[in-house]
Amino acid sequence: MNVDDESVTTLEDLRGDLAQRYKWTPSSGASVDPSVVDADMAALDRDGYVIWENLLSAGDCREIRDVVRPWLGHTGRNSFEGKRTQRVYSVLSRTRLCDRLVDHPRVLAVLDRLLMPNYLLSALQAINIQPGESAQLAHHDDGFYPIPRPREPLAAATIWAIDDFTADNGATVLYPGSHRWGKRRPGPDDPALPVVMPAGSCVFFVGTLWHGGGANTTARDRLAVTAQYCQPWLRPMEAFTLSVSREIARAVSDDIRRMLGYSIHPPFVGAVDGLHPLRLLDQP
Ligand SMILES: O=C(O)CCC(=O)C(=O)O
Repeated sequence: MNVDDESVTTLEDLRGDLAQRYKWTPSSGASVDPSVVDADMAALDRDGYVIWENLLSAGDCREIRDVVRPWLGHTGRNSFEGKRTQRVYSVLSRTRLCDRLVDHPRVLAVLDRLLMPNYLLSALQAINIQPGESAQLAHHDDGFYPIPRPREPLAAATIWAIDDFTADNGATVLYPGSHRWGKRRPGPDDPALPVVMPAGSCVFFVGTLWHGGGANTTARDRLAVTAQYCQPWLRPMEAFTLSVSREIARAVSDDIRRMLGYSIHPPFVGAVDGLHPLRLLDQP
């Protein structure tokens, strides 16, 4: 850097992209027609969620089911994880098959508007709700960040139906409009909506929306994959920079790499030894 460089003279300058070698690049969400994103944003503003049907084919769902099934082992350690629910964590370190869910342009287009640039992936899990599971405690996904409501969402989630979601097999239950609530929690009189959608569909909702996994009163499993995202200045739920190898970080898309933490929230959040984390991947 030129020592006479006067480019940072105000606090506003510190909010810009100061990286030299690794400049910020637009996400693949930029490929989505802005009028489509406008409609999604209007639904999110009004209801707190939006459902996109049939983004994946039956073949895609079958492949995901086949790759996930051998990893489905023990059930949850408490009733929140679900005593009859199997979860697979750190999916990114196990397979590339779910990458296209994580960086789906429709998802990124909305995240690009909801969150600040360089937002992070917070979790990627497969969730298999087995027969006999009861309804999960209602919660909102950014509730563990201790910042009082009402407020703008600090995070957002997708839940992808890998099996059909029906009203009785554990489909996620949402409380429409609850993203605007202040301190209150859902009560018995609040309308709850099971997200009934065919396999291959995705529900996207903001981190302030109250929801939970539904009860499964059928004889069949309900498999989903959920990806969660958070503001770039928050600590993600899963420590991906520890669990995902550099080899995998090199193999994923630019969007996923950035969301794993190979990015900077200006001016310095996420730096490694004072440098952009992407420099780590230049090393053999
Ligand atoms: O599996 C679902 O439908 C929702 C699960 C959920 O919200 C959670 O575990 O935080």
